[in-house]
Amino acid sequence: MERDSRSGEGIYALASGEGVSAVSVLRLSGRGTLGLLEVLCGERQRGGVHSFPPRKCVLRRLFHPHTGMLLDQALVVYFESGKSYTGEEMAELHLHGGLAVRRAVIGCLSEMEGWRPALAGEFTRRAFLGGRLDLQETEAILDLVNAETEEQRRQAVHQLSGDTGRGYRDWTDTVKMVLAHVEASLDFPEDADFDAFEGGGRDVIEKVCAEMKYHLGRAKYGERLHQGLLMVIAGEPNVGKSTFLNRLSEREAAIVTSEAGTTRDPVEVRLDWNGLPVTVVDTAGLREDAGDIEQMGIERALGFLERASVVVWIKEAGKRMKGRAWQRMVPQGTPMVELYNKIDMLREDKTSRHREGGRALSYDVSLKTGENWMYVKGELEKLLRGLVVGGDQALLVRERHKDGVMKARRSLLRALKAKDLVLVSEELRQAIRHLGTVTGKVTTEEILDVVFRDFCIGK
Ligand SMILES: Nc1nc2c(ncn2[C@@H]2O[C@H](COP(=O)(O)OP(=O)(O)OP(=O)(O)O)[C@@H](O)[C@H]2O)c(=O)[nH]1
Ligand SMILES: [Mg+2]
Repeated sequence: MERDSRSGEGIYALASGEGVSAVSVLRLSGRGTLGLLEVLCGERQRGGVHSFPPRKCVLRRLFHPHTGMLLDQALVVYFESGKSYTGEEMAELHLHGGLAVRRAVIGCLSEMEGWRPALAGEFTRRAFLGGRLDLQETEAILDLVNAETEEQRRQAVHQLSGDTGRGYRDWTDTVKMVLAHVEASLDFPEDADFDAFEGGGRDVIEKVCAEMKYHLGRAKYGERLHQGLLMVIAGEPNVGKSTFLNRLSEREAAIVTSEAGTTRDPVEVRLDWNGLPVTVVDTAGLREDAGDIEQMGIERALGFLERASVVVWIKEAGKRMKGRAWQRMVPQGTPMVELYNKIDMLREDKTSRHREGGRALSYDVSLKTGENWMYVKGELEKLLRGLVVGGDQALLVRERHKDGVMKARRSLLRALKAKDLVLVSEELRQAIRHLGTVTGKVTTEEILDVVFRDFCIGK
């Protein structure tokens, strides 16, 4: 059976990237796809057997139906409705990858009645509306397309694998079952010779609450991996902050000079640090007597410290530092590493004495000569990895998921405290509704718009 898309129109878009490539893939979805293929390829159904067997690649010449002009020779794959990504009839045209070929075929499609270019995320939106995907899977597809590092890919694939969806479904089914028992004893109090909730339901709900608590506790790992980590480099002027950024990113990302106050604008570099998505930010040196422009840089630096996942505080080994007060600007709970830099300048008899404890891990290093650098880099990576540990297996990776589960859990906790079965059933119902917002069983246009906003065209 054909599923109605909201508009009923056919849509098309390039599914492969822009630019020249060997092959580019054009995707079509909507009722009438088969008819369109026949028109484009100049073929007619013969004796009920059409020339596009579903899910088979066939080589065809494409013509402009109005002018008869040959456009390209393409591999055509046809998908029946109900057995395609969107759930509608679909096709893929594997064209030659040149710009002019693409332009000609797309130009031709734009002249076809009932067909228009797809909006960003529209294929996936149709898949969702057609019941092919739930909202979580939809987001996972988006994440997979956008994954920049290996760890992010693993997380997205895990979300898509259905294991996570099963987690929510199990909770929902369990709560539904308890609700059914509670309702039964409300409807037929004379038959209920036991209190449905006390006799089993309570234990089950307590167990679900405990599981939710466990997953909420781990949500921060999942969210960090999903969003990427922010490593902020801070310290007084001229200590080697920009040298650190350049060494880490293996290029001259920031200007290094012997003058204090070189860096003013924050310099951001995105890194794939052995699979971890990390944005490293070099900031203006912190000092009291800064000029106006430098002061603006310092304010931006402090803004980054607020948001940091990790702070790398650089100091000069063997030198007394004045700016202790600055370090208090790092929020409690943000992990901090102190690097005592320029150990190449220390005299033989002088060591950097800095192991007085405190909240930070401290290391000696020379960012210029590279002494101790590999060790420090390894330690930093360990720290970062610790912040996303298990993030690829996390159930909750977005604020939206956390929010839904948190609210569902609150309802369940209220149900456990309720003195009256009517209240219990009301709270259980609420919990199911909140879980539904995560999977999309309960959706509003608003949620859909948020989810699909970040999609690219052709997906
Ligand atoms: N001897 C020595 N010099 C270093 C080392 N690391 C950095 N420097 C030098 O210290 C000076 C300042 O380095 P930067 O990286 O620009 O320092 P910064 O902290 O970014 O300075 P501002 O941007 O001004 O706050 C430069 O001349 C660097 O070459 C080191 O390990 N040993
Ligand atoms: Mg600098």
